[in-house]
Amino acid sequence: MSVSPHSEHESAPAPTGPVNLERRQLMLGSAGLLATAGLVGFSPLARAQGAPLPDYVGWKNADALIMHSASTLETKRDAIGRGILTPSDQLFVRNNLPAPDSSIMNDTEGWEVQIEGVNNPRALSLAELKRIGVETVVSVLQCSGNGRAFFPHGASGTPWTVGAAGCVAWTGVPLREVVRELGGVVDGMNYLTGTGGETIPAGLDPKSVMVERSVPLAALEQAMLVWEMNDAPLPLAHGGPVRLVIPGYYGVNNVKYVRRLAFTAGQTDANIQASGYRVREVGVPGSPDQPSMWEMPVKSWVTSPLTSATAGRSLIYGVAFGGVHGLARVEVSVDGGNRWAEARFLGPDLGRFAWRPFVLATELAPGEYRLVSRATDDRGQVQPEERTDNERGYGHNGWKDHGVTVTVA
Ligand SMILES: Nc1nc2c(c(=O)[nH]1)N[C@H]1C(S)=C(S)[C@@H](COP(=O)(O)O)O[C@H]1N2
Ligand SMILES: [Mo]
Repeated sequence: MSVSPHSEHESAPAPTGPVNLERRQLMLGSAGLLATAGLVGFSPLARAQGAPLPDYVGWKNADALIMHSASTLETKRDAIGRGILTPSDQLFVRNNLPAPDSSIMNDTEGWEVQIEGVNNPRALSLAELKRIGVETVVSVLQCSGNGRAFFPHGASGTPWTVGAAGCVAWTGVPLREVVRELGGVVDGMNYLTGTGGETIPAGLDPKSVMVERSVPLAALEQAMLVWEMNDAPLPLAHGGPVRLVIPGYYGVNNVKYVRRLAFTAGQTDANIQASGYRVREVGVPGSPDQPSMWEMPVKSWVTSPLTSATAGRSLIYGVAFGGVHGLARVEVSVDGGNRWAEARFLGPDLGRFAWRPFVLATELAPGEYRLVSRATDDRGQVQPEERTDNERGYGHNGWKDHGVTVTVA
């Protein structure tokens, strides 16, 4: 768990032995800090895999998830299959801080979001938000570190492969309608800053651990304050009672249990924004002048088959999305990218922020195959072949690393 002021809100791999444990303690700077903050049981210092799911995610389908730590659950690659929407009990979970106490779900209608940087700033309860307007938007939720496991330099943070991503139907009020209700955004504001409702552990500098993210004001076009996920009340694990959702933007910008939403001139100076989630070369520390993890680029991966298949006619499945843009096409190669065939989208188009399952029917003779997929968005941006190496292993959308080797017999 990244509770150290020196960390960047991306937890390191769960330790596998005494050597790693020592290394991990060194990286944390002070394991005693965790103890002081009462977070020992929450940290990845405890071995996660095989342990029962923690209470706040006890309702999840453990068989569909890889538990990296109590705060980092990944959807297994084969669980996604042909999914148009990711079932809530299979969706990944990622918490930078312990989730708030479940008692915050006792009075969801009374949960208040403080809106600032508008001409008539005030707190709005969920009950009031629900009277302003409602919309349902389908969007991909993807952690910035999804695909980190494929970086060869051993980027620190959770070693996600493909499953720190899912496609969710969110229901809530478009933020621009809330803003209109409150007299519009104050002149000169450039960012939309959301603050999470976690309690900051005693003894820690709030700025070092709080989840407070700023995104460019342009995101007001699609930003939502949501209270439902996949047609059910938003569970605590995914940010209930109310969550900020910025369709097309990386996971971290989708602030859970949002308690304050401010239009601001500059970006927040919280670590998670100032130095965390910044793309830079390997070995370079994070700083505000580097690109922030905001808009997601085009990406796809194969979901089936993953290891073996029966010779003859085969259906190759996967998912593809364009981030902030819609999708134009997705191609599949069974020979590691030498020859490509256009796959067919499966099911309805749920809008530009949603992913689309795809399928390619092909004949496979016995042998070994390298299956890869390559998506193109509606602006003509093609998923690149290679990853762009960077210190924290962010934003991997290279198609080559995401391939799978399948034995056909
Ligand atoms: N308040 C709050 N919001 C948060 C986080 C958090 O720790 N606290 N984690 C962020 C990160 S890094 C990701 S990837 C997504 C994960 O969303 P999920 O847990 O609903 O899958 O939530 C984001 N919003
Ligand atoms: Mo994330």
